[in-house]
Amino acid sequence: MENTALIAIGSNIGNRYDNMMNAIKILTGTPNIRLVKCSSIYETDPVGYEEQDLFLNMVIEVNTALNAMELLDRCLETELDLGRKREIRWGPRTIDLDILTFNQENIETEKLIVPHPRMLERAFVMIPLHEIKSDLRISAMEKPLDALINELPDKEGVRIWKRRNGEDVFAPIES
Ligand code: A4P
Ligand code: MG
Repeated sequence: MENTALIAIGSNIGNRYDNMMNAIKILTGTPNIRLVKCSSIYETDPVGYEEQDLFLNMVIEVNTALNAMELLDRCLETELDLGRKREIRWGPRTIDLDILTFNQENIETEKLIVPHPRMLERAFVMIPLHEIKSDLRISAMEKPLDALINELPDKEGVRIWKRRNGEDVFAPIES
């Protein structure tokens, strides 16, 4: 289990919470992927294509013996298992699993780009990421995570929904 990956999870169709929990179960239910950490769950305003329902988003950390391409294949299989259909880019989805980072690797192939090219602009990724990896540095970052989050215009669209300790909240996060 020598590799460490951060994965962003999102859902805005059906039972969003069950979709996310099932995705984690399927993904980490095999011997070669181990769940290390989970962020709280946030309810977030849709970004990119706005005529769709609110999302739930979170970030997890896993250890894995798989390489990055194998992990991507496992993410895509998990999405299919949960009935994901690809229709509109940035549109509604039962489940979306994006690999944010894989060790310190920079990967750019047709199928996989790591670190995820849009992660730094998206409060729905950065806020849960900061919760579990506040000291993360990747080469594209000119400032620490908290400073980047402060500058994000859509951070008010990210509200805590279920805290990491399991407590339900349904109220805006404290700034
Ligand atoms: N791919 C390349 N790099 C990666 C990577 N690092 N991780 C390829 C995962 N996949 C990667 O993915 C299309 C292809 O990207 C995959 O087959 C893989 O080979 P997709 O999941 O079908 O595409 P997508 O998610 O619709 O597109 P994209 O561009 O990844 O969308 P984003 O940027 O993830 O945005 N608003 C809120 N509030 N919350 C959300 O979660 N999500 C999106 C999707 C838009 N708005 C949102 C949310
Ligand atoms: Mg995706």
